[in-house]
Amino acid sequence: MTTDAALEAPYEILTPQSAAAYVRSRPGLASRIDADDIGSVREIGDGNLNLVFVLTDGSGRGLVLKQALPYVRLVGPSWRLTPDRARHEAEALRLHGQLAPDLVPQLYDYDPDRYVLAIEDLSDHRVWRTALNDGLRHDGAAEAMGRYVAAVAFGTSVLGMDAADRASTLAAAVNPELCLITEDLVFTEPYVDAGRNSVLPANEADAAELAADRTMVDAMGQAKWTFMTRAEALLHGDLHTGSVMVRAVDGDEGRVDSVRAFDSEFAFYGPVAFDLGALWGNYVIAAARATALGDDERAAWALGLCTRTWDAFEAGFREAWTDGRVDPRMFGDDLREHLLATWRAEAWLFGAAKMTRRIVGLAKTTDIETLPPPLREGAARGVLRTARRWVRERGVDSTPRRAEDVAGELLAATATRG
Ligand code: SR1
Ligand code: MG
Repeated sequence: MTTDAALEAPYEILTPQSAAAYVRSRPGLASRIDADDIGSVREIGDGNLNLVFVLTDGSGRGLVLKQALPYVRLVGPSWRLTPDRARHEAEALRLHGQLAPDLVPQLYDYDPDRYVLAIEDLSDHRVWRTALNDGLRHDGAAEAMGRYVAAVAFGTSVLGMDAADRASTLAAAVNPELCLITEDLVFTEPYVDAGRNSVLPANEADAAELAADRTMVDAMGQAKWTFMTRAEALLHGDLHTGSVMVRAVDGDEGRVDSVRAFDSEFAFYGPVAFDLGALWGNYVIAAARATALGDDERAAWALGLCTRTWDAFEAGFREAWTDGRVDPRMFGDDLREHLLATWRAEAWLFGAAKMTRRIVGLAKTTDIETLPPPLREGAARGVLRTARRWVRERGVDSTPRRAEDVAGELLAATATRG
């Protein structure tokens, strides 16, 4: 992997052997880790795009180095991709870190020549998706993500930021290559196959029905338009459960004492509900896994995360509104209610988009993919049917509770238990 990477990049690619020397070359990292006493370097990148190393020194201090490759790691050097995405991640981490310091990893350093971020080591945390797959709960994580989205939605928008600062932040955050991935993989390709889709043979009819569903395709057109045009706030941009780290309260895997959103390289100015929908869509996927495994109580719990995230988001947004609007002259409380109602209904739409792409398109999720095929068939079908119902019902009763009920009914009705 690293050998290929070195051949294909016009800048020096990190290796486990060169990581300590790299740290030594960055004065800003001297206080973070002892580069002369590195005990271990592990490459842990399991995402679709980057190299990630965890370094530990003799006194147990850790540091993460994340380097953007000039291509999509999941596919290989044939799919070129700007490494400048690392800058987008660095800038989002800085700004989000000011707004929600406990909810993102700390950024220690950014190297624009080699596209390397040096980040707080979160080795005492786990990726939320894998914890969910293992049947753990980490209660409190969904609420934390609601607070994170609220802080960012308010604090990077015209509501919470000086207009000139917001304009320059927005200009620097234009992220066309990463947005194009989302435009293609999330909004278009599940309906217009570009050769990257795949499903089990048993789900081929489900995928064909989805692509032929005019209501769904039209709704996804609306969602794509909103994604591409509505620059409300500096979003995370890829806020699925694999972009969240959780740490349990000592001795209690059921509760969480730290939650961090990471991997914000897809950050751009977009519609707030896109981040909310990403979370909701992935909660449905977690619930589909639980249903497939016959754990209906856990499925109900996973679906309930939609309400928990929404309620924390709404409370956080209302609080920020009261405390810190920069210009209350024209942004009155009617606007607040309008925004909340709009975002709540749009979370259904974006949630539908996000869950569908993970079933049909490139870059699937371990929640579903690690199920044995006889169980996966029903789980995949249930997620696709939920998405199609969510786009139809989003304007009726847009409470998250209703979204959960719709999903719960369909997941149960489509489950195949082998
Ligand atoms: C080609 S990149 C595929 C996916 O990986 C990232 O996590 C994003 O979700 C992107 O859509
Ligand atoms: Mg990612």
